[in-house]
Amino acid sequence: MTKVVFITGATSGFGRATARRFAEAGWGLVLSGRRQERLDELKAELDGKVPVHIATLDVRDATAVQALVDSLPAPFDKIRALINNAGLALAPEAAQKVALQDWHTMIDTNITGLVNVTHAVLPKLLETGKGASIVNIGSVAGEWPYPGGHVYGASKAFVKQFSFNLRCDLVSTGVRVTDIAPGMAETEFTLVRTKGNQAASDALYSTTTPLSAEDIAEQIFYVATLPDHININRLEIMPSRQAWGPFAVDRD
Ligand code: NDP
Ligand code: 8X3
Repeated sequence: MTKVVFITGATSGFGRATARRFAEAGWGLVLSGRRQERLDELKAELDGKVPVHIATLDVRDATAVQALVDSLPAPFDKIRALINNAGLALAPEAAQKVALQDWHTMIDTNITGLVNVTHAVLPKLLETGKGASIVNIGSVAGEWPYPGGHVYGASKAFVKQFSFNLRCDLVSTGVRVTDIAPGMAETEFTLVRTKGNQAASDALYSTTTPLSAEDIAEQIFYVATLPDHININRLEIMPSRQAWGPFAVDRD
């Protein structure tokens, strides 16, 4: 029987690389995101190699999330791994300069969206039981504060604690839960965070060696394909050339 992975945010970055990684291993794919043309491209690339089901989805819309899960045709209705990857940061400036809407968008996507998808897919994972996995994409920003992290970091702290609490409730079901917390990785993340500033994105990544989307996809694949009796609770990954900064100190 084909193993199926359900990936949110499959139109770019980690999500797209993860789709390719699972496809390499022969898994069936349920791929979602808001950009239809990107989903079409990915389906054209991977269809024929493995079964692929695409669906445009805004994870913030709980009704749409449930409708998509309820309408999955066989074999896509038997889900073994959920990759809760859709998410974003906005407003890299200081909290006191940020528009409230940007905070709401991060909360609605990174917290409410992730909860919407988890709630809808969980019954399918429970049916699979032993060996099923939920992989939530958190961030180093959920553990370590930094200037401009405000609601983004707080939303990823939610992802971490939600993952741990899910673990407690699911411990006897066979469904595993992992919080993967990447550091700096070159994707469209900074382009989105700066609302389309390609030069800022290039400047951030070009003078160091960030993680790649494929690096994270490999870790996602690893935790979801470990022997059934192993659960990685949290995996924090930074590029070798990134580490923590000094405390912020106000001086005269
Ligand atoms: P990208 O911007 O490249 O990808 C983000 C993905 O999320 C896109 O596929 C986008 O699809 C999707 N997405 C955003 N909002 C929604 C929404 N409302 N509904 C459905 N899908 C949505 O960034 P990354 O690949 O880097 O980001 C993936 C995850 O990794 C995010 O959760 C991010 O916070 C996290 N992360 C990123 C790090 C980095 O340095 N890159 C480090 C740590 C964590 P579409 O626009 O088509 O809907
Ligand atoms: C984002 C990672 O290093 O930009 O989740 O804070 S970092």
